[in-house]
Amino acid sequence: GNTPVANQSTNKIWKLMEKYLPNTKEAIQSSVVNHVEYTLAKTRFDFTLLHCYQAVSHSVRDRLIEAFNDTYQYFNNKDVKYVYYLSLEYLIGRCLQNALVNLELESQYKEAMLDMGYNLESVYEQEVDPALGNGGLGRLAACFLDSMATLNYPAWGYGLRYSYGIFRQQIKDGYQVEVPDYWLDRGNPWEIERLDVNFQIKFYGAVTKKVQDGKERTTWEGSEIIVARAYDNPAPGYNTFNTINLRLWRSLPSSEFDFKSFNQGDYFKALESRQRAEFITSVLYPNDSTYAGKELRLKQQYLLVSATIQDAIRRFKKKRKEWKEWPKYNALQLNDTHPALAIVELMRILIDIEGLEYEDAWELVYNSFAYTNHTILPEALEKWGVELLGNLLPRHLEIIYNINHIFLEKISRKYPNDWRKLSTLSLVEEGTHKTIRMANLSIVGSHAVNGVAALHSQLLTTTLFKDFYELRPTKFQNKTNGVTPRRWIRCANPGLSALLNDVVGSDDWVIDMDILKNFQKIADDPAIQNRWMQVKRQNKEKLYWWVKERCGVDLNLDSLFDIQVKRIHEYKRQLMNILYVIRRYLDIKKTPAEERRKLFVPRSIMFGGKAAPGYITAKRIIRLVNAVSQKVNNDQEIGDLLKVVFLPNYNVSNAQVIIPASELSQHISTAGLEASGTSNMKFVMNGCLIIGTMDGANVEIAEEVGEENMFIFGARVEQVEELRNKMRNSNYRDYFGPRLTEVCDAISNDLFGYKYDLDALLDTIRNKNDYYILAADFESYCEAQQRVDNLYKNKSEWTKKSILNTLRSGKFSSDRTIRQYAEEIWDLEPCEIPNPSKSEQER
Ligand code: B1N
Repeated sequence: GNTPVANQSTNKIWKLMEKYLPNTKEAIQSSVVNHVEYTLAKTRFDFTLLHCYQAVSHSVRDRLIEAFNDTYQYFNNKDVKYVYYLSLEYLIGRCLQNALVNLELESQYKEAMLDMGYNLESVYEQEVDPALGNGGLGRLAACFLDSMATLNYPAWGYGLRYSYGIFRQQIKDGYQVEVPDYWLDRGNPWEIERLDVNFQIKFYGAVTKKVQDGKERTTWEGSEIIVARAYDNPAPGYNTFNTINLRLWRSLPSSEFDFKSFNQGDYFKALESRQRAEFITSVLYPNDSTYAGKELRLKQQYLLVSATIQDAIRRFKKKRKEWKEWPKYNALQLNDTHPALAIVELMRILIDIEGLEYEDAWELVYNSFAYTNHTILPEALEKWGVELLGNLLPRHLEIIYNINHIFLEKISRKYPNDWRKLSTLSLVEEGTHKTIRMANLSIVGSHAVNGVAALHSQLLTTTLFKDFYELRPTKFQNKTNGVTPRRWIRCANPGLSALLNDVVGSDDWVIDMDILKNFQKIADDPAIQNRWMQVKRQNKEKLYWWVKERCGVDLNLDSLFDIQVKRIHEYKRQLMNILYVIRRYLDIKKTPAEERRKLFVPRSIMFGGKAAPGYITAKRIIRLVNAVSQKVNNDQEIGDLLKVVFLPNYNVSNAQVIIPASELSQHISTAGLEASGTSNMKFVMNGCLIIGTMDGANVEIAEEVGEENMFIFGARVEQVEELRNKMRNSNYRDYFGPRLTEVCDAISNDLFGYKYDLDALLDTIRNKNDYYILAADFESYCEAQQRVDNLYKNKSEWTKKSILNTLRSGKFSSDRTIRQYAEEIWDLEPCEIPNPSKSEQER
């Protein structure tokens, strides 16, 4: 009954479905009102702003679905190659404004709603922020979807539909408190639940071998069977009708499982096991760049991988091609090693179920997979214990051993008796606790491996993956990250967007950021500079009210807005930032009152970001920021010369307010440790000046905008190891400069209270183990901060640099990044579907 049959009645249905929804004011209004009445079942007397948001979203969803269905139908007819982007995280943020902007319907909806008595912006505010990711890695996946749709690439995003996204952060008595984020609370108008797209997922069980027709056949019988169900999330492109799919899997119990269950007859036990199945996609792991090694996480990874591979195979089989054509029609991109089991799952299905020979299967896998590495931090590298992996996925462990065996044989032929090489290249790490190195598996199973910024990619080939690089240098590539200008300028900064439209004479920059370079002469134009400052001022006002409401702090609008927002991590050195704030506070206090305003530029220094719930040092950094904030903001002598604020619950929608309001933005990680960074790119696009180290993409930002338009400081990557060695075996009093010593003494002498927590925090840089070389970089950081003050006193010079930052930021559009992936890794051609609104309005 599931197969559609073309007959007279379906022809009739097709005819009825031919028309598209019109987008006149009246049509928009009637579609919204229809949803109020028929979808929400609301009356005129029982209707809130939330209902308005829901009805508007449903009417936009209808329009998205038209484009979405047409897109895949068209791709299918054209028999195109697909890219599958596999990621455990997508930080998509709010959808309504983004959908309206990309469908080019924002002004129509604004007018239609105003006419009905609603302000569209307050409607936007009703949406919860879907936060199915931790930080940069998840947000990158979301920016990539926007660019893949906009550039008309035939693509699919695949991920998990967690019931709980990243926790909501509250600050209580200066400490972080985590609140579960049940984001589906009020329903989700954007998703399409596919009751008919379900795949079985097996866990545990046993492997058996049988000889059949003289050939050994392996089968794996899982002992726990659950179901993955598809939830589709349309992602519209800009300036195109193409709309692609983010397919998220939800785990559900399988009815088959109940029959097999030995708990038959025990009703409540049977229900418990059903709930365990639902629990798998319940919660996103809240660690950014650290591996926790939990079985539930491995189950999540395998569920994503297995459902996705089954879906891709089903789609491929419909084409009725031969298996050897698989790589011609499919590219699979691994967003870090988290979905790396996909390599093994495809091997298993090809060998055990489809009956391919091992070598033939390997050829298809190798040529379709590619792997992106996002960090060299050792604590982030995934290594699954063989007991855990072998228990949950026994056949997969066996296949990993096979892959390793064949791989190591090749290595020992090439480098006889080189035991060091063999042990570093092996997929298996030997020792008391034997583990599988997921990065090694990903490299061996992929035809391309890339880092996410030039410096990071270079470090991969010279340090972490050096031996792999020497083995096959052509496999290694760089793809510098990017961000989508649709969300990060066009949606987040309407003032700047209008200004850029006027400068360029069109909105072409939204899809071609490089054209901004042609207008650099405006940087010196006083009229433009004035308008530029006005835009920044308005954005600062918006943030001013945001801070007043949430933090109860009154910021000085004339002060320099100095912002560091990102996950809290020692390598990102928020600690160095707050120690400098204390330095500044002490300096102001030492200066005679009448000279203070002359010497110090008023500053509002803001921090934001979540700490992983188990990361005690990160939590103490938040405590310190709040302690300093308390002290400084209430010091009558300081007044508005210095304000310190911790911005709670940093997420995508808050970032859209914070970033456009920032003037100075901090990206101050220890050189070599931030793989790329992506918020640095968003800040630059929004005309912020960066104070930063030569790390990650900062290096390329400096190349593009010019070092003279940034505040660069600190040790370069080549110097870090030597500095660490110097500190090792010496007392911190020898490597702390006088300025840092005074700051730490102030904390230890209880100037801010919380002595227990704060002393423990300082011990991370004292006691010969300042791994992130904060002390070594502190002096040069203070000097860079002095340069900031000096420049800010000259409004016109500052504004000129701000303008140049925006106009020279074109390289950091994710459109450039995605084009490179498509051309240099995926071998993928764009496929633009005809736009009905630009032709005859009919299919
Ligand atoms: O990926 C971003 C980069 O811009 C950042 O520099 C990098 O830190 C970030 C395990 C990660 N690397 N590794 C992770 C996240 C979650 C997890 O469970 C690792 N995130 C990054 C985009 O390339």
